[in-house]
Amino acid sequence: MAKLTILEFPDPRLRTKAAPVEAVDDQLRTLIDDMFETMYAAPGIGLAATQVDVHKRFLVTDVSSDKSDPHVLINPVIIEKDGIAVTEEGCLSVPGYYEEVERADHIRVRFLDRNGDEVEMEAEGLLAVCIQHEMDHLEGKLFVDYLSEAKRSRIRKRLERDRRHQAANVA
Ligand code: GNR
Ligand code: NI
Repeated sequence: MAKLTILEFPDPRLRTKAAPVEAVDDQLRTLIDDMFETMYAAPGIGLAATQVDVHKRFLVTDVSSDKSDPHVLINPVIIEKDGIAVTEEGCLSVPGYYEEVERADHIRVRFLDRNGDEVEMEAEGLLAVCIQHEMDHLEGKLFVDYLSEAKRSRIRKRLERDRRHQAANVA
């Protein structure tokens, strides 16, 4: 197992639209395991392949507090959505910032599981929100895109400044 590096906003690679997974094979399963390890270590409740610079359509989630609800969704498609959830969202690619985002509260999603079998799942609440957040990553979209240009640019400038300071090794 290996922990992967998470890309951070405004890295342009986060804007890549992911391509469909062609084969659910051992190489993909290794990457999935590494993504779970990376997500749990962060810690986070979801991680999209885009965030680790893999531009294929799959994501992992676990919204439980004890690692008891892992899901991997390969080539996910939302086939129904309903209701409205407003959630204070964060993102491992936008560290330290939390803002309210409006999404569907219930979804029905179709995907391949880690054996390559087609599955349908209903999700609501935080899991539904998380899956929509991760599917946005696969389209090159970030939660900050739902905010005003002013807020997004403030967040970008602060993250860039923090990173310059880290690079220069000044706290
Ligand atoms: O860890 C995460 N928490 C979170 C909280 C509210 C809504 C979405 C998320 S996803 C985020 C991890 C992440 O960045 N996934 O892409
Ligand atoms: Ni995210």
